[in-house]
Amino acid sequence: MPDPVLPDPVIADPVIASEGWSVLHLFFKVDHAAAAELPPGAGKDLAGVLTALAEDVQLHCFTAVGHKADLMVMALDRDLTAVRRVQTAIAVSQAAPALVLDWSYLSLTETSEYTATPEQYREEMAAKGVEGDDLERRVAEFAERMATYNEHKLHPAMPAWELACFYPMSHRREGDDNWYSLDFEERKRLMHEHGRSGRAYTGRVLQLVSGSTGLDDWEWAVTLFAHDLADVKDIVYTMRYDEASARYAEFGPFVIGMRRTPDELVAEIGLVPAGDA
Ligand code: 76R
Repeated sequence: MPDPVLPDPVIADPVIASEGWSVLHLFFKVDHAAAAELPPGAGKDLAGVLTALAEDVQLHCFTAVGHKADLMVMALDRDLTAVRRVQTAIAVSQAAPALVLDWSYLSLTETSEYTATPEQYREEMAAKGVEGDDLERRVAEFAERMATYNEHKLHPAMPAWELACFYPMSHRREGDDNWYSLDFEERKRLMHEHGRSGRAYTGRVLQLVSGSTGLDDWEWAVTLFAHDLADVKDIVYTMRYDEASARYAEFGPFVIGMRRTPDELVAEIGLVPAGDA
């Protein structure tokens, strides 16, 4: 049986980065004149394609709000060809004549260069007078905690929270406000301050910050998941006061999405004509 999602029986070699998963955000607009001409069942076909894709890659589908997009799809996979398949499968679905791929963003998950290593932690604890078995136990616990943290950073299983906020950002390189000419210790201090203010949102905002230097037009993709739209506004506002953001960050466009099942999604964005439900 040919795979219904793949238009082409030729399977290309996987493209797997030595570290990190590929993250592709796709932003589609609906051409409503073309949508009116779609054959019956075209919206349903797209919903079926999205459902089938979700078996293959980690897929998050949102109805986007406002003129920037109607449909926001985020796909994560260790294989770049798998996230590319998402793009093709939507482009050849029966609803494709009414969908315009208007923007996209490619990034790669990463760990932070600013988190302490177990050796650094050992030195820090030793300097505080911790020694012997107590020191060994604390270092072992720290190493385990960091391994889990980094595993989640590199291979995130993002939960199905209701709201998404996507925006790209870069560090500023302007006159005295050049992040890349700061020394490592200063950048680390700024990132720790940033982390402290972010952790106030634990349980309310989940962040995926994936690196895109050399991959797309900005340096990071920021994807926030939340339950409450007010928390999105609050965290972004609050972080503007962190020195790392106030002095050293530039932001691209923001897109807000509401998580939907494929069936809800195609109806909400106008791809299922009345009587075709
Ligand atoms: O000390 C620490 O624990 C810091 C952990 C941490 C790092 C290294 C962290 C925590 N972030 C890190 C790195 Mn973040 N983050 C953003 C944005 O809108 C804005 O002002 C900026 C967009 C948000 C909302 C956010 C949220 N973070 C980064 C980097 C890479 C910098 C580099 O490598 O140079 C960027 C671009 C960035 C941007 N961050 C957190 C959060 C939240 C909520 C946390 C705490 C929760 C957690 O650790 O998961």
